[in-house]
Amino acid sequence: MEADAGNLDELVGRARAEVEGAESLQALSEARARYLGKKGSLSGLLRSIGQLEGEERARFGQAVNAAKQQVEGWIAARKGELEGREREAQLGARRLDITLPGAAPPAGHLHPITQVARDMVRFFTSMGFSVEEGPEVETDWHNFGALNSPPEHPARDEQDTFYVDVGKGHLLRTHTSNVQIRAMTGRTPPFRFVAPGRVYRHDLSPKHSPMFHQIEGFLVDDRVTFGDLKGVLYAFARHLMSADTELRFRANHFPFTEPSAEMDYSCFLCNREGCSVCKGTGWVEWGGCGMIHPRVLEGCGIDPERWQGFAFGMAIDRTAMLRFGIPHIRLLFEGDVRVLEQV
Ligand code: 2NL
Repeated sequence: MEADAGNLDELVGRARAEVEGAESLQALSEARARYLGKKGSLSGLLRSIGQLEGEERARFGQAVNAAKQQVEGWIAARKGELEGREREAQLGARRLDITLPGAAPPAGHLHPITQVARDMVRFFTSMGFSVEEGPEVETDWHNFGALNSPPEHPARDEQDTFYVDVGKGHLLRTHTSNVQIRAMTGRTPPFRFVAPGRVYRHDLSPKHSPMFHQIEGFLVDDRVTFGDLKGVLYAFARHLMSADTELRFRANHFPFTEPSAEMDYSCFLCNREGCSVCKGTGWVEWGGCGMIHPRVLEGCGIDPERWQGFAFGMAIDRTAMLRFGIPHIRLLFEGDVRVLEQV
């Protein structure tokens, strides 16, 4: 190429157009190589300087070097633009809207047994009962002895007790009456408690699980009658089921109450017409109740001539099954979220 000013101007003009028209950093770096690289056209022009003489040679050399600096300047400016554009594009792609609400963690809900147990407890606390708790691994005395069931009493077989640590007489409580015994011992009436909790019996069927939940209620005062007991149970049933629920009391025997009764409620699914839940009878078994046996009071250091009381007990699980339409008790304890999500 001829070392003259016309060629230089033309090259610089082309370089500027290509640099300013480069649409990517890659295209820009290619343009740089074309004009400023070792084999670039401005470098080539510089090499052709040998064609010139003396002062002209010096002047042309300076002109080419000045042109190279000018092109470097345009390249740097264009590089800044292209990098800025790329950063904008990246930021745009990862846009974060800080005004969006946060992602809520998945929320569970209370287990159906807990829901029903709390509903029951709320009813009794509104009636002035307090809530008591006690151990699930219990002594023979608190589960049986204090409840007027001596060692040879058949109730121990009937309830099919799980014994633990055989020899020391510990067992899994078969009812929450142990709580009442513990709460009553060493206290002076009047008092009223409810005791909800897990109990254990050797039993397995669609309606029976070896672990289930019971709530017992217990009231001691003077001049307490069976009429008071019925009034409390009616109010409870009508809170739990419906305002027109009827109860049926039938004489029964428990070692810890006298007199004793088992109670049924009118079937709320068929309105006493007869269905599969009440097996056509219109009545559903609910639990048991009675006036606390004088020997139970005595055993806890309470004078039965001065104080009387009533007690009752029922399972929580069955009410939960009926309330939520759960057909098999096992479904309550398997932790299958497909079941639990429906209640
Ligand atoms: C049932 C029957 C019942 C009691 C529980 C009780 C407790 C003490 C003294 C006297 Cl400390 N009685 N509790 C009384 C009658 C029946 O439960 O069918 N439960 C599932």
